[in-house]
Amino acid sequence: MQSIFYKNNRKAYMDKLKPGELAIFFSGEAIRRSCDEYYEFFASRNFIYLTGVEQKESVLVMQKEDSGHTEKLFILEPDFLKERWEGARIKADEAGRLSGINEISYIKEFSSYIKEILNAKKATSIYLDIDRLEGQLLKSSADKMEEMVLKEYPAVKISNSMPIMKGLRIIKSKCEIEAMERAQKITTKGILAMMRNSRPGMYEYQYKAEYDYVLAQEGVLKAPFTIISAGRNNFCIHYDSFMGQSADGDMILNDVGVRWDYEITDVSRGWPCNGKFSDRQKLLYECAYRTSEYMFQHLKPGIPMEDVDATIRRYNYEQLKQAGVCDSYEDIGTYMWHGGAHHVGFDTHDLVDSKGTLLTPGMVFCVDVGIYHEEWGIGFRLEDNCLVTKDGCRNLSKDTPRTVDEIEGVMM
Ligand SMILES: [Mn+2]
Repeated sequence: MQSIFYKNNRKAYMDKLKPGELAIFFSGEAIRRSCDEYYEFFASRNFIYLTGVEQKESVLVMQKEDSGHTEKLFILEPDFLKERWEGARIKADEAGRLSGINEISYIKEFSSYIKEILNAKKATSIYLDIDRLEGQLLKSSADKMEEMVLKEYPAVKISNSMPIMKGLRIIKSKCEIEAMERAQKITTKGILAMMRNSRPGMYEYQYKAEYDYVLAQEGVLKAPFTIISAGRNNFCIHYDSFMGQSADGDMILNDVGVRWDYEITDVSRGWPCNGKFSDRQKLLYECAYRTSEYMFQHLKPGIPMEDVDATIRRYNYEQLKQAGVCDSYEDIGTYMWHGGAHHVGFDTHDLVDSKGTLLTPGMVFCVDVGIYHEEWGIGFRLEDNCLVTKDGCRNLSKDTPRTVDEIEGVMM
């Protein structure tokens, strides 16, 4: 993304604040795994959305003024010896170029900078990026900042940035859609490689190797997540072992993505490992396909997001009923195990809480129809990424084979 994207995001965020209010966003810290090893650093997506700088221990501080706002980015200072081991840190000029922020300082100055503002009573309200999961043990940088302010500056009001950030991130800019389209092309290539090389006896890790090879050739070194399973392993929704082996007649399930310029795709396909759908596989697959097709014809601005999931469930039930699989809507949970729609963007499950939102042009979410028939040993999902347009919607992943004929065609 160009720096103008991040600049516009900061402006849109600050437009929601009142003069004098301060906003602080932390990139986060690397988490220690064991001994002197650390988990790979993954910056806060809100921080990235506002800066484009993927660097640990960095902080964005913005303050609203009567007109406009100030912005200052604190980054890790250069450290010759550490960089020799860990790789280059983003330097001040590069951070400025990436983010479009003019004022860049080093992180060691951050604490005194904030205290100076608070001591001088120049800010009576602070917005922090607080995103706590219930039962979470690790404290984030925002949690620690909140504790400090509550203790040392009890008169200062603390608010959470998350509602504002969700409101911004839910609508994708043109450059975000372009990045997603690029990511979709690579996703399709990766899934095609798995389909074309599929054969009975193939291990899940071999499917994964096909997928990862295509991504690496395209400069995508790590998929955001990868689920590939065969046969009965398809009955674990977030399966991640890759050690299973396909047997003749098994379905392969994939639920994979690509991250390009921070934008994620989330696409699932199911196919018979031997390249030919059995009657039962075809029967169930076509229920999911008709449901998905119905959704892409029907989705348009103004529809409540909650209805998307409910409609997928209801319509898919009707298909399964006609197929003689399920007699009563009460029993649909036997075959449909998960929700059918979630937003995608900088995160795979971009905005978990989308209650009360109406479909609006620029939104991107999954249309995910999963059918799990344990008795028949058939489980798969058909998941596509839907972009809401001015008068309808567009299936961003339509080029990944979807119909029985298309899938059998590429596997011949
Ligand atoms: Mn998915």
